This record gives sequence, structure tokens and C-alpha cells, in this order.
Amino acid sequence: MILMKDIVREGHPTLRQRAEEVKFPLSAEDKKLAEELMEYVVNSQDEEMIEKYDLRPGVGIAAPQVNVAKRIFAIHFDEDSGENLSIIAINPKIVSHSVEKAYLASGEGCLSVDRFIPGYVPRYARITVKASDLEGKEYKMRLKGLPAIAFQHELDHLNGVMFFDHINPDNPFAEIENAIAISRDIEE
Ligand code: 4LI
Ligand code: NI
Repeated sequence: MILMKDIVREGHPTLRQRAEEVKFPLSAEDKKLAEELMEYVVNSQDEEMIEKYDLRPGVGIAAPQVNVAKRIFAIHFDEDSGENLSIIAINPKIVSHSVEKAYLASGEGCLSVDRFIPGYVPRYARITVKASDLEGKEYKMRLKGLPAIAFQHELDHLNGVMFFDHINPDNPFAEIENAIAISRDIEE
């Protein structure tokens, strides 16, 4: 089971590497890792598990965050967060995207970042993605809203990119051209 002590923090070199493609069939080790990433995000949204294991809530986590430089991440939105998405993405890619951008009005947080970093993080508003599941079966889906933001945030981790790299250093809250603000809270 993944705990906060297993999550590497900003400054760790693995967070700045390009993660390696994963080969199929998955090794037992890779399969366990993918399942544990999903388990973490599910548990991290469960009040009892948060308290018991001192978890920090998240909707996504990527393998490099547990110091494994492989192209795997998990995203989970609970049904009552208004979204309904639970995916393990292996070797994910964005195959097309909107011209329109989007950003979280409250900024982004990351399990590997222990400080509050204010600012808008410009993302694509809508993306079409491809990835493989645990069985190596490729799937394709369209995402918008928070799931699209989370997918781009996690894909960045596989490329050594942190969310704050995208924040305008001169004015973190500078208006982003052709962008929609996403202000709906995740849970609560
Ligand atoms: C409790 C139970 C306010 C501040 C609002 C909490 C269940 C920030 C938002 C959650 C912010 C759940 C989140 C992300 C932000 C802020 C991630 C709470 C978990 C909100 C997820 C990957 C960026 C994703 C919306 C600096 C760990 N998550 N909030 N950003 N939630 N959560 N990101 N932004 N401002 N990060 O952090 O999982 S994309 Cl679901
Ligand atoms: Ni992150």
C-alpha cells in the first residue's frame, strides 16, 4: 500500500526525468504498481482511510511520484464529485486537443509539492486521449473539465514537468487567452 512516506517531493530527480514506456504483457511488478496507484487515489478520497493512514487527498497520481520512472498513472473521481472516472493509464498520449484552454480558478495542488503555489495553470479544455489498460488493451476517450486537467497534470509527471512550470512567473494570475475558468470545487 502506498503511503505519503513513499511519495517523493519536489527536488527529487525522478520527478524531472522522462519516464520509460511500459512493455506488455505487464510484469507482475508493473501490474502491482498500477493497482497500488489506483488504490492510493481511491483511499485518499475516503475520510476513514485519510485519518487512519494520514493520506493527502488527490484525484491522480503518477508512477514517478513513487520513484518509479515508468509511464503509468491512475486517476479517480468519486461518483459524488460530479464526475465519474476511474482509469489506469499506461503509455498514455493526447491524440488531439481543443484550441480553447482551461484552468482551475483555485490553482493546482500536487502530492509531491508540500507548499501552496498560487497561480493559473493553463491546460487544454478538451482532449482526446489514448492509453492502455492493465491487459494491454488500448482505449480512447474524450475528456473535459477536471478529468481533462487531471490527465494533463499526470501526463506531465511522465515527462518530468511540474504544474508550476506552467505558471506565468511575472503574474501568476495573468488572464489566459481563450481559456475557461473551472471553479467548481472537487468534493465538499
Ligand atoms: C478531499 C476529498 C482549492 C484549492 C480547490 C479532497 C476528496 C486547490 C482546488 C479532495 C485546488 C477529494 C485538487 C488538484 C486542486 C489547490 C490532484 C480536493 C482532491 C481538491 C483533489 C491533479 C491538480 C489534482 C480545486 C493550490 C493532488 N487536486 N485540488 N488541484 N480533492 N483536489 N489537482 N486545486 N490550490 N492533486 O490545490 O490530485 S490536477 Cl477528491
Ligand atoms: Ni502532481
